[in-house]
Amino acid sequence: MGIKGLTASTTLASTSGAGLKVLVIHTRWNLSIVDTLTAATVAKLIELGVASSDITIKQVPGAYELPFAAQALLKTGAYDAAIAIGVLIKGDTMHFEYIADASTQGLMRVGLDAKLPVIFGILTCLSEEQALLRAGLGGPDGKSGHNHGADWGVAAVEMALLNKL
Ligand code: DLZ
Repeated sequence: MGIKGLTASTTLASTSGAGLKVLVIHTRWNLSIVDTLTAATVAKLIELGVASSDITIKQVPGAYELPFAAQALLKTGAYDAAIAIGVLIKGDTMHFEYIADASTQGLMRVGLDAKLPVIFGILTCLSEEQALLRAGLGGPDGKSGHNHGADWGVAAVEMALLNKL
């Protein structure tokens, strides 16, 4: 329970995403969780008025590839925003730290260079349990937690509209 107005919100009052073209790129790593996050993202975009025909979904191998894919696809000029979705789960080596850092920095750079919003939809989790909870798949019932994908859909519409002011 958070303080109203200070917590992450999946509602965006009196805002329409109609006419916006949104690129969604997701990884194949941790695909069952990523699919659930992507589905919530797309559902929220549609709820906010983005036409399903204006949503393009592409996939890449892993989170490390997300920045390059975002750069390659955004430079076509076909999109108003991109959402990069992946799940990084810490293992026994330093892979997690390097990929998390590279993909975070890379996505920020791609967005600033392209002057387009690139939404950070990568969960960086210390366990699979953490990731499941953040996709609304946690707990004994497999339905607990909060699916962050919806938040990423809101963020994309909000930032794409801001970019058009
Ligand atoms: C190699 C790797 C590892 C260990 N873990 C993940 C992960 O948890 N989530 C993810 O999206 N990708 C992972 N990868 C793959 C890298 O992101 C990348 O695809 C490969 O290193 C090839 O560049």
